[in-house]
Amino acid sequence: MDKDATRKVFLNEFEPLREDLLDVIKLYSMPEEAIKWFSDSFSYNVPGGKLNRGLSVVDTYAILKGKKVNELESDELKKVTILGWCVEMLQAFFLVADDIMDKAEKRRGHPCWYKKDGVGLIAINDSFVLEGAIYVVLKKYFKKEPYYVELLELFHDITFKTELGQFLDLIVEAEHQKLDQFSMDKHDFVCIYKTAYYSFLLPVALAMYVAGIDSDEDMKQVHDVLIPLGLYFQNQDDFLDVYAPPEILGKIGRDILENKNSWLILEALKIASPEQKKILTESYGQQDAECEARVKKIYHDLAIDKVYEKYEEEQYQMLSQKIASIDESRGLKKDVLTVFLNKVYKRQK
Ligand code: DMA
Ligand code: MG
Ligand code: MG
Ligand code: MG
Repeated sequence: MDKDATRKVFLNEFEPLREDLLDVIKLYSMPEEAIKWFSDSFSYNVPGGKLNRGLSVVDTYAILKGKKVNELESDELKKVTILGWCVEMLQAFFLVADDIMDKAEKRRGHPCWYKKDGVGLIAINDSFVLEGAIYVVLKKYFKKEPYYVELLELFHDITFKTELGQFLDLIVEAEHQKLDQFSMDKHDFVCIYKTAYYSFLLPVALAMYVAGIDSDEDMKQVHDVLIPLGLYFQNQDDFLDVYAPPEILGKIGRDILENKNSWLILEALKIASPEQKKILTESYGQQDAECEARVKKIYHDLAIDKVYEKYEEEQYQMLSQKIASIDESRGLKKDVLTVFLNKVYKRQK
């Protein structure tokens, strides 16, 4: 099965899953308008992204089994597809809330959910409902599996880590913080916690539980590649926030306006002259387009895009080496990790 076919199989499972959830809500005798609201929120926020995280549960499982996706039994394909949608639901929960907290306008090329007419801050609760729905689905499809508790613990543990990452991200950007309080250590914590765990470790760990290749040693091996890979991915997100065209990225970068502890500002501060530092300090995080333009001009003068290119090459080399030394004797496959690395390397959106 090629990539498009896998995506099609994956997408085909979305409607039945939405119906499952609607059935549960109907059982509670929610009124019509509430059922419709849930259905609209679910359809607006869960599909429609790149689906990389969800699809990677399926792809990882197939690699672990040494099969092509179309060679998988229908019940195993269904299981990993549903887990993939659970990852997409978790992502939807985080993004709906993140866009409110970051005052974003657009997500995936469309207005953010909270920006839709009549939604506003109701979106906060909608995000909670998206999260709760994950556990309804897990219970329906996995309650009888020997690894059910592992799945629950994994989702809970990774959700908590992501929330801690978002938490520090928000505290660091808060107005009373000055640029001199930004640090690469805080930045790395934020990136690893808010992004790497749920985007990289979660899909792979889920596939490993279903495949039964889940020894502590193998979990550690994937952790030790996927966490640095996730850090590199988030640094790339910071880079694309400023350097990618919004029509390709599907969102409009706001990191400078929002005083984000971004990889770019940290690298700029390392090499800026005292005059440039003064301008950066005065202009960063000012919620003002001219200030934002001044910061971008300094990034340009410092050729931060070249610093990023060098960083990207180093990450690629470092991660390729780590992957080369993976021990496959217990059933883990290097390919699981290589596929991830190649998806991230030099991505445009
Ligand atoms: C988002 O970080 C992290 C989570 C957990 C949603 P971000 O605000 O940099 O993401 P984006 O640039 O997509 O808004
Ligand atoms: Mg955001
Ligand atoms: Mg954010
Ligand atoms: Mg970002």
